[in-house]
Amino acid sequence: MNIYALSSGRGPSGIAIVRISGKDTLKVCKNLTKLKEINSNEVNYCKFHDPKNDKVIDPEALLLWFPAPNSYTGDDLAEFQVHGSNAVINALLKTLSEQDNFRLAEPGEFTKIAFQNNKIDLLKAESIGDLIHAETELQRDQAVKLVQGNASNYYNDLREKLIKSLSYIEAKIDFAEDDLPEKVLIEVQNSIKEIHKDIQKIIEDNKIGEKIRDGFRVSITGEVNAGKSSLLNLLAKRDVAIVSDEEGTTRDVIETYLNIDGYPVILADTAGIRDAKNEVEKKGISLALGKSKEADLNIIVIDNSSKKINNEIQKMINKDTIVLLNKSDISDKQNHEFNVDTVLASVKSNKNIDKLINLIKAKLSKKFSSNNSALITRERHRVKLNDCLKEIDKFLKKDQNKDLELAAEDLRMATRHLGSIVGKVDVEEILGSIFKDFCIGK
Ligand SMILES: Nc1nc2c(ncn2[C@@H]2O[C@H](COP(=O)(O)OP(=O)(O)OP(=O)(O)O)[C@@H](O)[C@H]2O)c(=O)[nH]1
Ligand SMILES: [Mg+2]
Repeated sequence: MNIYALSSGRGPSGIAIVRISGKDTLKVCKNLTKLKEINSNEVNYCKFHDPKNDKVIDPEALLLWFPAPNSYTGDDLAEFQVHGSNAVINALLKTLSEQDNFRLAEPGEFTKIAFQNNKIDLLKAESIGDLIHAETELQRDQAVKLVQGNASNYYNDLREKLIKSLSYIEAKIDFAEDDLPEKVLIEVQNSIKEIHKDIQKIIEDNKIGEKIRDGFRVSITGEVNAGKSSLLNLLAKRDVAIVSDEEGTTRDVIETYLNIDGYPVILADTAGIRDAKNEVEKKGISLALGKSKEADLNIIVIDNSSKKINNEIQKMINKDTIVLLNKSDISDKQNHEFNVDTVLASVKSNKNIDKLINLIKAKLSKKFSSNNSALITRERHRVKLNDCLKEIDKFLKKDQNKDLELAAEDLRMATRHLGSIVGKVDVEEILGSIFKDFCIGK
């Protein structure tokens, strides 16, 4: 089966790119363009026709033809660059759908085929998705590093070390009577302990990679009527939440996704904290407290003219919070002091909100300071690394002089978990490593 899809965004646009992949690619290219010769890995100037009625679909187009295996998918692949109107795109896609053995690609299918053809590993496939969806500079930066193979190389190195240790143990099992020095087992143990340490270090990363990919959680909490929803709307540059001078307007958690100077942020507006009588409001307050607990950063909004600050709110203020003393347009004399970062501002007249944004950025970058080489970007990676660590722990607890076969099984499982991050699970490699290192040809 061959597949086709519009690879650029929906039109109208100057140019649209339609991709096809599969063994009938060249035949269909010739059918649609009437070109006798199509040069590979070059731009071919052409017309696209509907072979059914000979009507021209686009009189001035380009065709790129990449024969297998040197293509993105690893199969025969072509890219058509046509004028990006909906009419041209629709006519071309319809014509493709009428070709024998051609069907519309599923989402991500070109990349899936590339993975199946061993053109890319699983991490790269994931990171191509991340690069396509990157909205902020931090996300783009992280995805670029992963696409270039930073994490894959690291995991592959670790895995090779595991395989090497495993191959020593396999040899010890298979050739027990041969004189493999005793110290081999000690070396294996030390090497495995090092790997354990390395993985532990990767896991203790404050989840920075996942945060960059999914967004930092920032929660707006505080007094009723202090201007929390107004702040959300101002930062989001649109009316997301209802603003009113009635106390207790917001009850549900309202989330919006923002790009704060490169930082991907999920900003949540919540119900004001007070001693509520109404059941619905009580539920809203409980949701608000929950949100603030799971947030990476809390912005606590207080009306600067408030006489007394609610105890619950006082308790929430700590070094990980920013206090926004709002409504400075009414009086710009600061009425409350806190020994944490505080901004006296006016949401209504957009005063000092730039200071707040800078503080948000500074706090996030301090809390999640990273050398920008996070290795875990998804929960999937974390789960696999933890599974791998569990097996290594089991291995290290065993007396390898007695339980060598069981210990080998632990390492085999550890290798498998680590391999599944990059999408590699292969017993042949272990055998290959044995033969390479031990020359068992005697
Ligand atoms: N003067 C002044 N009024 C403001 C400012 N910010 C918000 N307000 C007003 O304060 C009132 C409450 O604003 P909201 O944004 O709904 O406050 P909230 O904290 O979300 O309120 P609840 O959802 O009820 O907890 C509205 O009438 C706003 O127009 C400000 O900086 N200055
Ligand atoms: Mg509100």
